[in-house]
Amino acid sequence: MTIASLRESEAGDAVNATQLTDGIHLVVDALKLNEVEAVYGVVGIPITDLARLAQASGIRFVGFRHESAAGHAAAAAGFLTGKPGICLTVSAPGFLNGLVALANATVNCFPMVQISGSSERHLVDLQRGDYEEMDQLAAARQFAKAAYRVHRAEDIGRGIARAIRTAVSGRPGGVYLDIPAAVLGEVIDADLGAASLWRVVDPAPRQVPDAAALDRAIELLAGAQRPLVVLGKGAAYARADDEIRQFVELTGVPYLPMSMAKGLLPDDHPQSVASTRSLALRRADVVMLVGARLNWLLGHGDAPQWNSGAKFIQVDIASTELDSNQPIAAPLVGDVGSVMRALLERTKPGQIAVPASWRDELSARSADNVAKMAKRLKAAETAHPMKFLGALQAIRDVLRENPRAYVVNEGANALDLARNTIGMQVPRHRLDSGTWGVMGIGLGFAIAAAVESGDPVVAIEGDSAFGFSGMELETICRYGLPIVTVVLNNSGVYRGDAAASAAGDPAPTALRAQHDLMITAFGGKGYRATTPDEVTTALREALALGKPALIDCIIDPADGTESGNIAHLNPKGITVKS
Ligand code: ADP
Ligand code: TPW
Repeated sequence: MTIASLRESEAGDAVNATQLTDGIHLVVDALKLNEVEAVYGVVGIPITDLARLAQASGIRFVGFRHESAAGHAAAAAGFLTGKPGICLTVSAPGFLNGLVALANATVNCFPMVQISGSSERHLVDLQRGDYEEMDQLAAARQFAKAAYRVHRAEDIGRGIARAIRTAVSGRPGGVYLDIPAAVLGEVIDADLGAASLWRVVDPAPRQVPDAAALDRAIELLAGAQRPLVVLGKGAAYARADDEIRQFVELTGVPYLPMSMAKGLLPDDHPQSVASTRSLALRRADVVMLVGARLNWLLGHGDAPQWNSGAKFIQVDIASTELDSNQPIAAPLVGDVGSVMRALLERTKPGQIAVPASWRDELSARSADNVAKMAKRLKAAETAHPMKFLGALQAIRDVLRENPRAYVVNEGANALDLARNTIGMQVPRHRLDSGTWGVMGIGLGFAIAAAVESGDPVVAIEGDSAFGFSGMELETICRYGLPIVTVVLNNSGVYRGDAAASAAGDPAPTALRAQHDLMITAFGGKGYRATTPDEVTTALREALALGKPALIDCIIDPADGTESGNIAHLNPKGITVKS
């Protein structure tokens, strides 16, 4: 029986179908067929039964307090597993809350699918005022890599397949899939339903540039006096760790890891120029970007931050990324794994060699910078009240004892200083505010890392940053996840020493909270640390327990720079700071 004839008979006599299914079952069956193991979301009309059924079918459903955090979790799951993370939201407001994360996933090139229930089309489209009325598809379109809507239960399998393929193929991103309540409730013949589902085959196929493109890049590198490789989070996402390491080590080219590419090669690798970043950018004459965009995080490739004569090689899956900021002399459009493998195959032994003068120039500057930093770290060790760097050194040392632990990081100073202080040894173990510099990813990312890996997670949070997803502490405790949230609490956005207004209101940047008390309300363990030693003891104990914990680190309110290291982006105007 075809679906059309089933409908006809439905319209006439009662259907003589012994086996029926519905939209809700079909969504779950399609997800399972595509090996989805976890769904992150918040329930309500019309998706509560969908969450229940997903859980009953063996999919792990993680129920959040806010869709934004659930969405961030799905995005992080996508980055960590290479399969789209799934976020489930209710209509209109729930959908919009999740949309921030979908947009952030798209901007960061993380694969994610937001599946949202939606209200009755015939009411929404005539704007008759339905419960949670909104044209979600139209709203999602501009913030997502793609947006689709399913109108018939028989198309659910197609919709999910299309969403999964779109999320992971080419440049990964966030895909929106709208499933109206009526479709979730639609009943169809079970055999027809089963036949309408399929498993996506090879959703992110390998892509290799041709020999001429490879040779062009190799020759450029071979002729360089001061070559540099920049590794971005696209390189980490590509899971080509061995190929990248081999290429970097075989050629001896110095490399700079962007923040989420840290650990792709261990941060103490002798070819890392993380400690001499500005010199490396300013002087490099041939730069090979691997899964990294020349966006604001790299000063758009502009002089004087960069050498104005620098030539760029760019390895990227998205051809339209190339030439977006600087001329790309040697484009290598393809997936990082295939490109690096092909480069390794075609580079002749000794063809790319790094002049000793360049290595020496970098290591001399690096020694200077490391010495300067060592001085700052030493001073912070004993400073009281505790400084960011005092707490961060303690965290760094405990993390060295736990190299498998994931690190999540957001804030301004909390982000900049932790990124520079805490080395990563393992790929894809650092998750942070990313391309947008967004606050609110913290606990969602941490939950995804714990759920997807089962390994411990340390979320290093500015006190303002923490507040954006702080209620997810309850989620962490409810699911008993091995996450230690470390709040670097300097009582403010950026810093906590601004005076109150003349009328007695707190300054716009002021905050006040004792965060360790929060987690105890949910059954987790709270610690308060006022010295680096107390941070060490608390973090060691919390990681050993493997249970939800929060350490409120009391930091000097006068420590911290407004806007961290991107203060230059603040508009100047004529206002004078009080
Ligand atoms: P970062 O912020 O670390 O510099 P970006 O997010 O700016 O990194 O850049 C990531 C780049 O990686 C994007 O341009 C994206 O198209 C690209 N990318 C993502 N996955 C792959 C892949 N598998 N192969 C090649 N390029 C990829
Ligand atoms: C969604 C603006 C950037 S950084 C930051 C805010 C509010 C918090 C900085 O204070 P914090 O860290 O976390 O206490 P620290 O170490 O400097 O004291 N809303 C969103 N995203 C961004 N980026 C902001 C606001 C912002």
